[in-house]
Amino acid sequence: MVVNLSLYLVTDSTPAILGSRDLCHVVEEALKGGVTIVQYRDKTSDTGVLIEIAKKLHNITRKYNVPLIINDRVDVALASGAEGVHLGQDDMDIRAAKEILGNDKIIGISASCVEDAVKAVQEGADYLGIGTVFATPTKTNTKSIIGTAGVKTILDTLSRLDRQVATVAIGGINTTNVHRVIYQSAAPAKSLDGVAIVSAIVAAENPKAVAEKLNGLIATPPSFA
Ligand code: TZP
Ligand code: MG
Repeated sequence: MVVNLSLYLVTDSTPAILGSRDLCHVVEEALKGGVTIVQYRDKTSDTGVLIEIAKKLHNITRKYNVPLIINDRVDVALASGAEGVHLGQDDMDIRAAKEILGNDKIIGISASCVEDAVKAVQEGADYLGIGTVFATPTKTNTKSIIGTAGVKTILDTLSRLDRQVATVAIGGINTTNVHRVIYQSAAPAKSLDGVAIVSAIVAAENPKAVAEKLNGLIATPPSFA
């Protein structure tokens, strides 16, 4: 499946980020603003609720022809008919996930170092979420803040592998720094395919406007490039 990862929305249902707003409404606004892929990330709801919300989100993302990815939970991806799953280093391994979901589903893997990234590519990941780029209140238990230099080192290594993989950067990315992330992370033979964003969109007063602004910035080279 060819997937456009350029503006990757990752959701958060916590009061600190979503507030009292409705997640489905926020996601639909972001889709109107042009996000190209959506990940449902919810670390607290129980399985029944996860499946219910995933199905609701899937009905929305389908209208926009945008893939829905489920964080952590292969079972929820299967039950909701989502297009894929995003797994961390401590989640189910890629081969097992593929056995359950089938080969046509998207499998994304988090990588914060060269070793994790190379292993995920060798095991057949469809894309990598590389980070944490900048410190972020959204995920405080992160092992490593790698900066744009860390992302660049990983992209540089990936560019020399036989099998190529799509990549997004994640962690603290917003309208102010998105250009820096894209252009400072680029290695000579490999650039990011996109950026993954939680709070800059989900916590925004106007998620549609922020998504539109991010899309415009991603599409336009900055003056320093
Ligand atoms: N993985 C690494 S950082 C992060 C995840 C899920 C959270 C990013 O959130 P934000 O609000 O875009 O900084
Ligand atoms: Mg995980």
